[in-house]
Amino acid sequence: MSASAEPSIFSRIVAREIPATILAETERVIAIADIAPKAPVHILVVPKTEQYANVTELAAGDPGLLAEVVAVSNQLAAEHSDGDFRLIFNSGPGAGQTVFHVHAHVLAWPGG
Ligand code: DGP
Repeated sequence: MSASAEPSIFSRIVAREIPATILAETERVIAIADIAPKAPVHILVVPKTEQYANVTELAAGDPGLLAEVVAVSNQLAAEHSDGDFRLIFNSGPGAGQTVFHVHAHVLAWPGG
């Protein structure tokens, strides 16, 4: 868990405490439809642990888990679009990060 006492919104989704459209799940990663999509395909790929607040912490702490996030993102872009995708990690409030449990935004535009 992060420094905050409460589990993050994503940890609550992992625990099935709040609903989400789950698009993929592995032992260490969950992928859900973003609640406020910014593109025709907008998926969040989230490590189940909330130990890492942002991608820099994840890369330093568990590069294999970051690689899994990228691989799952690639797989989902192939399943939900034509395989091309934008992968975004907002890092810090000034960059628009609102949930401090690292997650990748997969954005894709089926048909271009
Ligand atoms: P960021 O701004 O990078 O921290 O992205 C957080 C994203 O999480 C934002 O695009 C909206 C999404 N989000 C927030 N709460 C929920 C929720 O309860 N369910 C789902 N599916 N997405 C959520």
